[in-house]
Amino acid sequence: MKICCFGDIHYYGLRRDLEKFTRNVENLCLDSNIIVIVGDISSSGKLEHVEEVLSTVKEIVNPTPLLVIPGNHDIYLSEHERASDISSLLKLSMFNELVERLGCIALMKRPFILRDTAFVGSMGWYDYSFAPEWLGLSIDDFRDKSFGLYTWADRDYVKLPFSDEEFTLYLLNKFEEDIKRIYDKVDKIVVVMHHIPFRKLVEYKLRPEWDYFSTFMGSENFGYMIKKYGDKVKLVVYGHSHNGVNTGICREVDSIKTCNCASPIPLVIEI
Ligand SMILES: [Mn+2]
Repeated sequence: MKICCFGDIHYYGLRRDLEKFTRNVENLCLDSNIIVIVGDISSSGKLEHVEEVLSTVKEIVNPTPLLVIPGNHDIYLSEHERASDISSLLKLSMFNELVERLGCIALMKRPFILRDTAFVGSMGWYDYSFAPEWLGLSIDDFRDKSFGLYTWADRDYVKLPFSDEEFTLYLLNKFEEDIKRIYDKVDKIVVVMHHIPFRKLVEYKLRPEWDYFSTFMGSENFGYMIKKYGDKVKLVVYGHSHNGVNTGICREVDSIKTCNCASPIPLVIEI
């Protein structure tokens, strides 16, 4: 099976970017069996940008199934949304509704089965399990989401009715339920995430201003969950990590194939 995977498009309305990106999809994805987008379709969470990208891709790849999960940027709130007390949880469900309305598959709503393989997806989140100990900071220092002059943008643009740890756990429970629903029906599972599930995939550079922000790359608890069902998990694709790291590469973690798809240039993976 050929899987065409990409993400982190961060589209902000520039047609020229969209045209360049869709040419790559046309050139690289058309003989794949399934297309997977690992989130951060938009830059600022504007659903009209998500719609523009998805409807364009859908038109190109149709009738190949197009699976979509959101990234942290896709649940960002505009100033207006923040003022009207809309939470990023509502934004998440609005995103998934839009994905379905456009004829794509919202993988966070339910898993998707193609032949003997199930695709299970979650945006994932962070619970500070990737915090680098060597910095000697407390969890509250990380919860602050700012270091020196730099701020992690989720701090300003994501509003949740609970903590990051609780949000991660909520998504993790949902993720396990989804795995259980398909586990006995298939031979293989492909996990689709935005955030990173294994610490081994996080790049630490022993520079405080870099490593501090590695904390927000994901959660090891998703990694534990994946390993729990590891006898069927043949592939994990993820996004989110693209600045200053190599994208479009695959590595094995505890004998599970993992691929970084955090680039608008598609990666074709065979399983
Ligand atoms: Mn991201």
